[in-house]
Amino acid sequence: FKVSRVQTTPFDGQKPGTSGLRKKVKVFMQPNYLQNFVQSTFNALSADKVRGATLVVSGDGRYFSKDAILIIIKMAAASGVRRVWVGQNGLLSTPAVSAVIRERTGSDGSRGSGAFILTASHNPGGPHEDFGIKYNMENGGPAPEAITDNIYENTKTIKEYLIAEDLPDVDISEIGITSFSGPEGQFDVDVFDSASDYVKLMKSIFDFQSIQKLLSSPKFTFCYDALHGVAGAYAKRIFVEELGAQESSLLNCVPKEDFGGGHPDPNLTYAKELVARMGLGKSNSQDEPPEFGAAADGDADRNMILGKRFFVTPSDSVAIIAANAVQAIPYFSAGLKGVARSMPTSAALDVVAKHLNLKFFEVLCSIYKLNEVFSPLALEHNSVIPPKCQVPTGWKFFGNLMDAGMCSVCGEESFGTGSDHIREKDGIWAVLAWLSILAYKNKENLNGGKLVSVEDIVRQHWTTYGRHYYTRYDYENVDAGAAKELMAYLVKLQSSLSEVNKIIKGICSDVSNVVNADEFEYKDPVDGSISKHQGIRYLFEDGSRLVFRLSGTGSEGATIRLYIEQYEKDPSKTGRDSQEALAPLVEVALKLSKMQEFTGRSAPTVVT
Ligand code: VG1
Ligand code: CO
Repeated sequence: FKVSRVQTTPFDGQKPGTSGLRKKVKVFMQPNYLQNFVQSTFNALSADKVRGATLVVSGDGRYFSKDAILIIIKMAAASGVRRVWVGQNGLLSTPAVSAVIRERTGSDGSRGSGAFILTASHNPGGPHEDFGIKYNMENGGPAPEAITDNIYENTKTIKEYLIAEDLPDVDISEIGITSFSGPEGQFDVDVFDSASDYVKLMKSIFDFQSIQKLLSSPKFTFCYDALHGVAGAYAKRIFVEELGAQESSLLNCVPKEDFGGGHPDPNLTYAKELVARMGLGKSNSQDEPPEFGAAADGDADRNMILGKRFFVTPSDSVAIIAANAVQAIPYFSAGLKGVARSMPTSAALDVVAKHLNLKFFEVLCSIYKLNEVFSPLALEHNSVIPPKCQVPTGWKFFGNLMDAGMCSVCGEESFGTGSDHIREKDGIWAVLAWLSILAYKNKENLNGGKLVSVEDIVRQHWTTYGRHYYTRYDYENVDAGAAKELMAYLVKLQSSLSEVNKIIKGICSDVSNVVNADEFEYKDPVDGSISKHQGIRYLFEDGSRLVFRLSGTGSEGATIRLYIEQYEKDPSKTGRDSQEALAPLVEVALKLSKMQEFTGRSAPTVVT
């Protein structure tokens, strides 16, 4: 093949967000739009990550993925990449990409050095919906801000890109290696099975035999909904073929380009079919719900965990996994190195870390304590709980902690849970973690005795550690200007806490005082980089908390996220309905922020 240099001009707005560049498909399909971003990425990487390198290119299979993969292959060839690895049919879940970079060795001994992941995650797909692309590094994790900033700068000045226009299209539905010869020598496209590396990794982490016993017990019933995302490609292999679950326990497990027209976001609003099956929906089916249900998002890095007629909040889920990991999951049998959560995630994980006296937790916390930016945290939760190991929203911040051996288990309130087995959150891993905990708790019960249910495990956890009542309100696609004004208003309000408390007392006398308010900033304890403006926080004396931030994953308008949390230690009060328990704080949050005034919305689009 030959290398062509194509003249181009910059596009506005190619700034990667929380997790890559996400736009409407029609934006991505404009001539040169994708090409500009890919070339800007190559130009932002060190030469050895491009010339002679092995690049993974795949995604969640959404509309436009196949075209995009063929374009990126041609551009990689032209820039001197040695080989491109593609999951069969262009499918690899986000966690599987991370696993492939870290674990796979090609037949010629090659190792992956980075990846383009083609996904807009939980956003809908199809010709009128969203597409996305992000670059992951050699450690298997998302590119850090230093790189994404550099990519963005390049997109603003780009003048040309390189492409091997005459390179024949490779059939990515066929497993095998196709070789070409170019000006710099050989170039290979290696199409491989999307699941096998990931399945192998999961088998090395969990005790598949004990999970299989649980799944084959007539007492235990199971259901998994991939929402037509890429998780389906793994669910059948793992849950049915490896673990013996029945095929009928899989819902929507055939990946589709448009996710069946749905919103592939695993929460109580969008995973309707699963929610109904689990006895939680409004139109409950007549059948007895399964004991356990779970769902994934489009690219299978998110998870929702449900018990029979019972919802597990993601913040509780990661805490419960951390509390039980050492006993229930062989990978962690030597202990946890540390845990971390994103800032808006509830402090349930912190309480577990304190109880377990995690080895690195205190180390990490003392780093935080040294840092002025974090001193207000000592006030959080009345200093009952030590300062938290919290990072800004988005998985890229966990990777450094993991690479430094400081973190084993981490999670986000946005249905993301994972561990240091890879550098992305991992939806199927979370399900296997829960199945492992259930198998462990029911070791003695499968042949006789009452099954310990998901709900039993969660309620027991609350009794031991207290409960963090938690909810998130999303206002999607509001006017971007109005959203900015609301945020600016909240920052301004923070300058006088006495004023804030006066307003709050006028709204509701039941809530405690705000003792601190700030904008969250993060100094990475490993590389010292600083991330500013990561969310506006109002911290209350009793440990309650309100957090406001703007989403960085939307493709249109602005999305305001409001996170509301309240800690209850008294075991006799941990069983309340969460929306009811949080009602006073919700009212305070909405009125304090003048939500309706600024956005014109009387209700959120999604409540989780
Ligand atoms: C959201 C979530 C964040 C998550 C990110 C990517 O970001 O809040 O926790 O890491 O999505 O998830 P934002 O900026 O919209 O709040 V995924 O599954 O879309 O890669
Ligand atoms: Co996702």
